[in-house]
Amino acid sequence: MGNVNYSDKIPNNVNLSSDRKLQRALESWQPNFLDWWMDMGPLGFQQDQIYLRTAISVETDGWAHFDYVKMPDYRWGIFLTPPKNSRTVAFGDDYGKPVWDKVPGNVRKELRRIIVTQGDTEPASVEQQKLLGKTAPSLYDLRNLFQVNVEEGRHLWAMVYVLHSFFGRDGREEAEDMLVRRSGDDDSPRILDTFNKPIDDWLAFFCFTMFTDRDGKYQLAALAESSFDPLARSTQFMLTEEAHHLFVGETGIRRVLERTCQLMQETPNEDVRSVGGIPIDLVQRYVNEWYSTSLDLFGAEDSSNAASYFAQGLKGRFRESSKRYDDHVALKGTYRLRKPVNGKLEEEDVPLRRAMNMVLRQAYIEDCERGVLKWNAILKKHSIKSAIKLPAEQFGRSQGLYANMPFDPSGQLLTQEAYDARKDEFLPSTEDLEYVQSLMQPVYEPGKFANWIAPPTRGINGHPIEYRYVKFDEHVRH
Ligand code: BYC
Ligand code: FE
Ligand code: FE
Repeated sequence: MGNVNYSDKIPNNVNLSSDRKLQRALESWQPNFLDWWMDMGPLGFQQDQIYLRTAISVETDGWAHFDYVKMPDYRWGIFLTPPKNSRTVAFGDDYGKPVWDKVPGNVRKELRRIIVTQGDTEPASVEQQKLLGKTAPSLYDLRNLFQVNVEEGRHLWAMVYVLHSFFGRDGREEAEDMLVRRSGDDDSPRILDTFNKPIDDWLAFFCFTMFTDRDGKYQLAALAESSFDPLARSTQFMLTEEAHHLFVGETGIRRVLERTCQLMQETPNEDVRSVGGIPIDLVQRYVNEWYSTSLDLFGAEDSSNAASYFAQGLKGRFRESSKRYDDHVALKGTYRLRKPVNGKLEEEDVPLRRAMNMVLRQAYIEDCERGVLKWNAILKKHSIKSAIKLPAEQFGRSQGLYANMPFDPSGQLLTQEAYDARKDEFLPSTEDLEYVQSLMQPVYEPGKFANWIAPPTRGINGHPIEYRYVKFDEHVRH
């Protein structure tokens, strides 16, 4: 049951060959996906051998197989976590009833929208990261980038399978559109704002995988609770791949800080810029930017959409079916929000269901804080007084209650003039971006690392750090 069938054109554990119509639909989408990958995937590395992991089973442990593959030969496919016997609706109005194997007509539109929104982010992130291989700080990091990229490609497959399988013609049209929209395009952008922002350097990449992929973890976990069982099982398996993306981000920033500390100690006046390091305050500004845009991805604080998704059993809370919550109907409680009224924040209680975006976001914030604590432990170890801090929820927002208001990172509302005057203290300035860009010189020699980042503590899959994680095709110059 747990093994993936690799003899089919599309690797899968859903017995695809027994459903000829679905198989044909997916096989006709596949070449378009590959065209998209060659066009919008990592630029310049499609002929090289990358040491990648591929899913060979869907059991929680032992699903990963490591080997050298060229990215276009990666076995993208359809892998669902095996069904649980007699699973029941875990929350909302239909709590306790059997889960659904098909899409109920009354929630079809909402479900399709959630699946399309989720699916759209996956190719978007690959597009955003397209050029990063050109400036990788090591072969180890280059390989991690490509691992993340191929898995985001597979996450798109996961959502396209659900659309093709359960939504008929309009599902197939939505699947086509996933390959048409482009990150940052004026006419046909990706759906959510964060996925239209450029990721031009590795500091931004590490912040993105730390904060934005982590939104992915929480959104996927919320969908893994869904009463629509094929969606729940698809997203559950996506979560097993997601852990590595978060690891890349969290340890990436940790290694940057580690290196910065070393350079500070070696340099008079702790002037790390003069020796090509990334100053802590600059890291803080990147954190401010990527954390706040990732908070936007949880949607509005007070959301009638979120209330109906919960009521209808479409999208639950983090670990809804564990012991975390006693009340899975959530018709009783309230949630306290701080709404801006005439320049002040006034507390207001909203019905709990309307605040489900916040409940999910709260779990996310705690997870981010745990990661930041680990970063700060590095600074402390080097006796450095400053620390990285997550900005207040009001800062830098484009969605929700605080959208486009001039809050500073501590949560103080400034005048627009004061904010504009101090913006370069809060967010990466043009000069910051140019400086970081100037550090982005590729290092492709096994075991060597760019000056601005420390090596990791260990390599991939038990291999040493100096392992040749990418073998370049001799005909291609990098
Ligand atoms: N940008 O009632 P609200 C990942 C819109 S990341 C633009 O709160 P809702 C990954 C909203 O559409 C996880 N527009 O909305 C990470 C609505 O529009 P309408 C992705 C936004 O629906 C890294 C209006 O504002 N997964 O997997 O409750 C690499 C009112 O808002 C935004 C999902 O997002 C925004 N940020 O909440 C690769 C899960 N936020 O109806 C992958 C599926 C809100 O007024 N999506 N709006 O026109 C959802 O569950 C929900 O759509 C959202 C938004 C939580 C995103
Ligand atoms: Fe993903
Ligand atoms: Fe991811």
